[in-house]
Amino acid sequence: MRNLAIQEIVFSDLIERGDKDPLELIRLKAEFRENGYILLNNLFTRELFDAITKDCEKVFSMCQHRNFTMPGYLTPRKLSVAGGKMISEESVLIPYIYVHYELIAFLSKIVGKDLYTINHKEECFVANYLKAEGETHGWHLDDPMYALIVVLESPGPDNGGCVEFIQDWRTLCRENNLDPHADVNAGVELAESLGRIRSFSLERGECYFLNASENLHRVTPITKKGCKRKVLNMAYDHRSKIEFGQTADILYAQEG
Ligand SMILES: O=C(O)CCC(=O)C(=O)O
Ligand SMILES: [Fe+2]
Repeated sequence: MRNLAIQEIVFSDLIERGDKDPLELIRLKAEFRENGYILLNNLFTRELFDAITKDCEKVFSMCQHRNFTMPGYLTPRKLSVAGGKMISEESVLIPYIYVHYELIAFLSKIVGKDLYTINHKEECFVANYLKAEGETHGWHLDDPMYALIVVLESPGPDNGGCVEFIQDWRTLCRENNLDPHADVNAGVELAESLGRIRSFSLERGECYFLNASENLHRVTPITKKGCKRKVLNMAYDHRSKIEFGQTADILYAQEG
């Protein structure tokens, strides 16, 4: 991308909403507090969204395939991925958007706390690509507290690739003597029996903002041949120091 285009992004309005509609902001804030996530249908301008899609073509073409069970969580990772290191090398736009003042200010207002970018070279922003039947991003928590997920390609509403999540996972585990990292499969079964698993699917162009550290989440397997799901995940936190586990490096560090 040319420098001029970058300057346009840095100095222009990045997002469609935010301070422009204070009532909308109040609604989003309340919804986030109550549900642990919000859908953001038109977060970026159409022009910027198209530019992101174009800019990320190379990143998605270079994603590395994974097919393993994540240690600890014991849940599947069957998808292709790119971590922050590779995205920083191959995308011009994403690092700029990630640190853009307007985006961080908007998300901080939703959370009600000042947010920071994440000082982890793989987990700051990642790309996740499900491209075949059965591919899935299994149940987990993120180390950073907040995740902004941008959907660049969607499998459509009835073809798998939905987000499922269990709100207040850590509390549910505490109340049932489960370890939030080691007893995931038992906890998911319990949550299912209690009707506590919620799910939503997203179309291309939509985003969601999730408290990804307190709400267990996954992306369900793609169920139809030819359907694909591409997302970017940008991570933020109100804590200036975070304890990182090994899972992001296990999933995202590049091989070879
Ligand atoms: O693909 C999604 O919607 C969620 C991604 C996710 O959970 C992650 O990258 O940690
Ligand atoms: Fe996640």
